Order: sequence, then C-alpha cells, then structure tokens
Amino acid sequence: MQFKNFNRLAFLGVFSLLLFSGCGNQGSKEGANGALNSSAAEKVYVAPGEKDDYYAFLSGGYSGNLTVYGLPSGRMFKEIPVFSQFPTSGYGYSEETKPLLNTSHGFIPWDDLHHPDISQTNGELDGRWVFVNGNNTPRIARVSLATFETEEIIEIPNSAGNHSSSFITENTEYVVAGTRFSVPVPQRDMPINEYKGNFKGALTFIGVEPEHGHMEIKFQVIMPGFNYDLSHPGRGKSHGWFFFSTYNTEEASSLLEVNASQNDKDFIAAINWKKIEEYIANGGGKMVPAEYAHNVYDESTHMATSTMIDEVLTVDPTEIPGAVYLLPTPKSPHGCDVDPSGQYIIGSGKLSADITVHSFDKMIAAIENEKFDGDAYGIPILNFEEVLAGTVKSGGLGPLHTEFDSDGNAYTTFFISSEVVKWKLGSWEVVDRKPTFYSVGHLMIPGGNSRKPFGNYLVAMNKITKDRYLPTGPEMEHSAQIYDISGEKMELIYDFPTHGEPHYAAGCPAELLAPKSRKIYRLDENKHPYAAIGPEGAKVERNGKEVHVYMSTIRSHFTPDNIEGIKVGDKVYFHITNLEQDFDVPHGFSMIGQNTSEILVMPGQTKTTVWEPKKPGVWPFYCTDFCSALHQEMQGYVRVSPA
Ligand code: CUK
Ligand code: CUA
Repeated sequence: MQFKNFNRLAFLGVFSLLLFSGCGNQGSKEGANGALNSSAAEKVYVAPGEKDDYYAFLSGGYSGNLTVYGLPSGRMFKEIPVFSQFPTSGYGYSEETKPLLNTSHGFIPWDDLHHPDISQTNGELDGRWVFVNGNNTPRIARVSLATFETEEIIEIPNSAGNHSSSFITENTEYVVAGTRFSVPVPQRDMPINEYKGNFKGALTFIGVEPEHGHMEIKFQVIMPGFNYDLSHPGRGKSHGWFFFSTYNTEEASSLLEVNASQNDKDFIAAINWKKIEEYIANGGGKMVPAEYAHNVYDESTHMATSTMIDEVLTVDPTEIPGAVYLLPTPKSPHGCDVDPSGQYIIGSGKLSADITVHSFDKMIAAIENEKFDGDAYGIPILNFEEVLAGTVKSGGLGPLHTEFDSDGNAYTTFFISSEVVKWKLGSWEVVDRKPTFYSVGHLMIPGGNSRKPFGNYLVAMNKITKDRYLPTGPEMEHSAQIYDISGEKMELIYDFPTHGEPHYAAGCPAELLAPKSRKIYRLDENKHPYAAIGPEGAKVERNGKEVHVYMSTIRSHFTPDNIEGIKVGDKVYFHITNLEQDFDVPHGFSMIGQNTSEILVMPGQTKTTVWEPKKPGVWPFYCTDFCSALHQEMQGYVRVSPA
C-alpha cells in the first residue's frame, strides 16, 4: 500500500493509524513473499568457516543490552550486557561488575538501551568504542570494541529519559545526552501543573578522553521545557554544532493536549558547542548541586569502581549570544539526521508525509542577517523559509529516521506506511521505495552516521513482527531486514529476528574490528587484589565473618577444591582466577544454593562471586563451561559447620 496521492483526508487518518499502530503492508500477499529471488540467497550466504563483511551492533531496547550480528548473514555473535544483569557471564552479579550498575537511585540492574554510536576520528569510524544510552535512568555506557565489554557508565543528572543519545562528534570530543522529559531543575517537590517555566530540558555534553575513552560531564545546556527527542552532530562544515529535535514546545505537562499539536511546528535546536566552550573558558557557567554516579571498569584489576559526584556545570543559553538557535520544523519531528557532508539537517515530522530538510549554509546566513521570528523562549527562532533547503514529497506517511549512502542518497523509514524511501539529497526526488515487515523504526547503513558511509547494505529494524516467523506464542521477537542497496533499486535480501527491541544499530567494516579483537587477558598483567596467580597463590583467608577464597582454575581442576572451616553466617567470597592463556577457554564457577548467578571467567581474568551458606553440610561447586574432556571432573566441596 502506498500513499501516492497523499491528501489532507489521509492526514486526518494519522491519529487513528497511530492508535492502531497501522502497518501499511500487513497481510499483503506480495509482502509475505517479499520480493525475493534466488540471487538474494547468494547475497546473504556466508559459507561455513567464512566471515561476514560487517559487524552490526543492534540495541536491545528493553533488554538493556547490545547484540552483535554479522552482515550480510544476520548471524548473532554475542549479546554484550550493558545495563542489565546477565547470568550467562555473571555481569552485574560478580563483585567486579556490580559497581557499573550503581546510580544515584541505588543499584539499577536494567535499562532501556536505544542508540549505539561508534567512535570516530575525522568523521570516520575508528572502531575503538561504541557508546550506548540508557533511556530510563539516564545513563551513557562505553563498550570497548577490543574486549566487547562494558567499561564505563556515567549517569546524567538533571535529566529523565536520556533519549537523544548517545551520538558523538566527529573526533569523539563529546558524546551527547538530551532529556526526553523536562523536569524541575533542580529536582524538587512542586505542583505538576506549574510545569511551564519551571521544568527544564538539560542537554549534556560529555567529554571523551582520547586515550582511554573516559567520560566526564563538561557542561549542561539548560534549555526550555520541551521534550528532546533525537540528536545528531554536525560534521565537516557543521562540525562544532549539535542538533536536537524537540516536541511539546507548548511546554505541557500532559501530552494529551499536545497530541492535537497546537503548534504546527516544533523545533530543531542548533547548539554551537564551540561557542559554549569559549564562554566557559572565559569564566561563564554555573556549578549547581547534582548527584550522579560515574562507574569505571579497570582492565588491569578487572574491577569496576563507582564514584558519586555532587555538582555539574550548567550554562543558560539565553545568556550566551550566538550559542543556540531554534529551527522551526513541522509536525513533531522525531529523527534529526545530518548528511555525510554536514550540509543538510533532516527533521522527520512523525505526523507528516513530507521530510523537512534544513540547510546549514542557509542557517548561518540567516543568523548573520538576523532573519529571526522572535525569541519566545529567550532564544532566537530562525525564520523557517530562510533555513529550509527543501522538502521531500515522499508519498509515505510517518517519517522517522534517515541514513545515507556514499552516493548522495538518503534513506528514510516511514512507520505508518511501513516502508523505506530512497531519495536524492539536493533534488529531493524520490527514487525508490520498498515495503518493510512491519512498521519500521530505525534503519542503519554501516558508517551511515559518519562522513564515510559504506553503502552496500541497509538494515531496517521493525516494530511489529506478526507473521514473519514461526509463531512463538503471543510474544514474537522483533524483526530486522537486510536490503542490498548497491544498485539503483533497493532489494530485500534477508529477514532475521533480533533480541529485545532494536531502536538503532551501528555497523562497522569487519576489517576494522576483527584484527584487534582481544583473544585473552594476560595473566602477567592481572592486578586483581585477590588473584591467585598459579596454584601456589591459592589460599583461604578469614577476616571476622568474611572469608576470601583465592582460587585458581586450569583444565580441569579448582585449587583449592576441598574447603573446610566455613560456618553458617559467614560471607564467602570466591575469587576465581582462570590461569589459561589460550583463546576461548573459559571456566565457570557455581555453588549450590547461591542466590546470585554463576560466573564465567575468561583466560587471565579474576572474577568474584559471593556465597552466604545457610545450612550446615558439605556443599558442592562445579565448573559450568565444558572446558575439556575432564570438565565433568572439575568440581569441589565446601564443608559448612554450625555457627
Ligand atoms: S527511537 Cu526507537 S524508532 Cu528511541 Cu531512536 Cu525512533
Ligand atoms: Cu572448567 Cu569446565
């Protein structure tokens, strides 16, 4: 179903379509078969033992985690735990990783992970880290692309719903957060209906230290009480700017009223962060109290530590001339995307048929010539016509997100009409469209969020699965689809299920990551304070009611394996060191009656799990990972005496 002759009547139908999450192609015969032909099979087939061309990191939405897939095969390689506890490896259960999930609200072992973005140098993917956001309890995490492990999580104060995240500037100077909900800043007990003027939207610029990637909040721009949806950095000519889409510019506390969209246009907020840096260098900005956690994993000790910070530097945009402008953008923009040249800023009005494209050059000229339509919020509002580059008459309905190839084409997803539309930057003409199955949200082209996209494949991530796979009861996994975009026309070549809800993905050429993917942790670099380096390091130490077991593992035994002298009421810390130095030889450890999870210890690593025995007896433990022919012999006993 296509909306070729989209008219006003169709537009009135938007709200009912939204309510019933309409999927244009649902149930269509052509849809069920897709447009597949036999050459599609060849395009995605990666023979046994062969490797994929790209890594794809798909967000897991409400799973809280990030999943790693291969393209074009759609094979899932790994789930990387980030915001959720993960019993498979003991992440969030082991003593070493628990501090990563600490926040100012306490230990929060879950979040809603939306947008991965890979670090860049000179606007190109450098494959060092992938940054992801926690949308619920606002956080940003940094995942190492050498170890594929979460190394750092920083909480974002003065925010609620870190949705416009975690996009990065083209030299990874900053990773940026934006608050979906405006909230009282500072937080306080106050009537909700006094929202207007009191609720603020913090846009947070987090500096990334270039060597190790450590994050530090540099400043927060305290904006009017809008909802901040998505963001994108300027690049090339627009490097130094950051763009945020907004809705609810009515500043209403209940969005029911706003759904009638009183304001025909909301804004894309353009932030000149270089200007703000100057302002701060000249003594501008104000430190305000704000409590937030900063959690860092240390690779040499294999341990994370959590620090609580109690203040943050804020700046008021109405006091910094030239730092912030508002670009009117129709119909509650969702996606806010910048093309590889940095010239075009695309605002997708999610209640619209058209895609609005702003011009960076025109924006600069409009600023110089003061083409303003007032400053209702104390921030100059640029005249719409003066910044408009063009409008894509898409013929679709409900544009959400746009990515780019290397040939000047843009690809936009349409949720309501359930399709991907390909169009040309500059001429705004639509050149192709293909249905998605069903109701697509984000899409991803490897490097499509950088100055150098790799334009062979496009992955569409769909919100509704329905009949695409064998039914698995009421709950179906989400569905992603791979399109070959190397030709003029897009071709659907594969469907694969995802894990959780993929809101976005970041893709990267395999050759950039695979060669530097870590194989082991070096035992001679292990600085864990409780490591048992070799069986001779193994021992049991008592400190009051705390017992520390320094335990080593190697195929296929634990040292020590018979432990006596433990009493009911003790707190027993098992510190397990894996002495192996071969690729892919983990050992696991699990203790009967343990109320945490097993832990999986990689070669050269030390991990700790706690056991609090409740009953006298002789209790067994064993290795959970089939590590050798004698894996089943890898076991031990703990004798527990009455208190
Ligand atoms: S949002 Cu999910 S479809 Cu969080 Cu990027 Cu648009
Ligand atoms: Cu070690 Cu099984």
